[in-house]
Amino acid sequence: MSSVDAVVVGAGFSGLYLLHRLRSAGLTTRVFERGGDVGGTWYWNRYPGARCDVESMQYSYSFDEKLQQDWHWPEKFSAQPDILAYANHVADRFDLRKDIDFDTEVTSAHYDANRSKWIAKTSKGEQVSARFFIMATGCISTAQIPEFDGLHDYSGETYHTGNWPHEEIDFSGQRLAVIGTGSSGIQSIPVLAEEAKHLTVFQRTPNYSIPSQNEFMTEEYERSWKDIYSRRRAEMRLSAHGSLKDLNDVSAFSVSENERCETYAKRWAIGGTGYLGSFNDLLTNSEANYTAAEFVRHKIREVVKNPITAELLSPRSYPIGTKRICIDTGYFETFNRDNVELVDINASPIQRFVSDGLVVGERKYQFDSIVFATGFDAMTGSLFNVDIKGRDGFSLKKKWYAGPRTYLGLMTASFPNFFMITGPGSPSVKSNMIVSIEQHVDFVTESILHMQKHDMKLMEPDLGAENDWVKHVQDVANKTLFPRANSWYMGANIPGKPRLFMPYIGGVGTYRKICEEIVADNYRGFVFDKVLAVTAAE
Ligand code: NA7
Repeated sequence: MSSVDAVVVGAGFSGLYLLHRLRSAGLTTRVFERGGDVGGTWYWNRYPGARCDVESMQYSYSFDEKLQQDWHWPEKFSAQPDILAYANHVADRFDLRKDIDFDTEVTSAHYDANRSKWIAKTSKGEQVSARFFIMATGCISTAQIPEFDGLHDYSGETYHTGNWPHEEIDFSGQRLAVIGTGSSGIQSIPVLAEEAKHLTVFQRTPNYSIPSQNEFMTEEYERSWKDIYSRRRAEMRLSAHGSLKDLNDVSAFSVSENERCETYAKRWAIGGTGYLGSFNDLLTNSEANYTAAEFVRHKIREVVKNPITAELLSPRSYPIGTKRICIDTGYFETFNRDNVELVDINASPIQRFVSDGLVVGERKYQFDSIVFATGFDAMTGSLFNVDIKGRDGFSLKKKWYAGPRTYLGLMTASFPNFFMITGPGSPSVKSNMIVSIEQHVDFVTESILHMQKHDMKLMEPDLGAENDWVKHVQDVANKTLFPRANSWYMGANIPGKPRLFMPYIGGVGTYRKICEEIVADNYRGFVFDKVLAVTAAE
């Protein structure tokens, strides 16, 4: 069995930066990645139209001044190939590949209390022991295809947006279906509609989507960031969502109806998720929220010519922003095309798949290919894919049977030296991921250095501190409208998954300050080896 200081699972943006920092701190580190190359989310989600919904100048690493000055993003919102190229550049620039095993899954990681080490087993039969075990597997990386009746009878081609083939797929001349209208569906549908002979979109819940108003990067805009990049990055770290968005810090009802509509229209014209910053009470006051939602429905009616289709596309069953808001390029316009049909599977669900298509109600639909844009087992799915067992063989799945329990989304009691990057209970998916990733990687690296400095071997949260944090995460969420939606934030998209709000919604800046205060207060809420040794002996 080989031995290293740290085993890291995943070579996406978390794993890459973690490897860089741990190695720079002098720790021997091995990263295991199930994909054939670096990039994580951006390695797998290569479906047509895949694009980031955070602006390019903000969706990148800040840890290296030269890197952020050197890199050029061609568009305001980056397309998947550009982000993947960036991940590859970072891997090469910092010589990271030599410590990454590709096409290799970690299947289990068990804590061995006698040796105070984690033993990780891989899909290639290797065993590696390590003092630190770190899951850097991302929040939205376990693709899910619902268990439709007869799915295996279908003999045409199937694809999942989150596991898209690497070779070019030619849909021209095909009868194509897309099931699902979340971000992935909304981004891919306009592109697929141009390619396929006929596209049928199966929609269970309509989604709020704002045009990205994407454009080529101008030199002027790029300069406006690069000239003061470190200052901007510092502001981002203390912001609500980890990105600089212009929040209009007044209530929707502090202005007249006309002014309110003008604000929405202006934000719509600018594009992007900044629409939700139109007023400061859109996610806490349902009447305020209704006005923002109503404006989107009005826009849909304006764009979509067929009023029945427009109504079907209009979300009404949940407040705007409580499911992840989508950012599109020509989504609603696509439904004006002659080769596109929208099928409502809320009123009448998919009954079953058959060899050449699927059946909804009385009607059978025939397809050459079907694209599942049906989402992910988010936040916990990828953690549960590895059989993780802490002290006394206690499994993570068992501990979290009623929902994830973490301290700060970083660690969980009974699992010494096991860290999660952007785990449940941290801002994670409710933030600009790269900002949160950098913060967690820095926290983990500095905690390890702290342990080394004080000659300590083990670290884990105190159960009381963890319980308080779990409660705090729910209390904060319950002050908002978020729990009202059947969203993947709530685990509602996976049958049988516990329903609770998984990310921390208290704000990226607030969360960072909490973490800093905890560290300054001698890692309040964490226990180190002396206490753990006593507990183990009892
Ligand atoms: P999402 O946002 O989870 O969307 C999945 C879509 O698939 C959504 O429209 C679902 O409808 C639909 N779905 C899921 N299960 C079914 C079944 N059983 N029948 C019919 N329709 C179904 O995943 P995405 O990949 O689009 O986006 C995930 C995140 O990636 C996104 O938020 C960004 O952060 C990037 P539902 O709404 O559940 O009725």
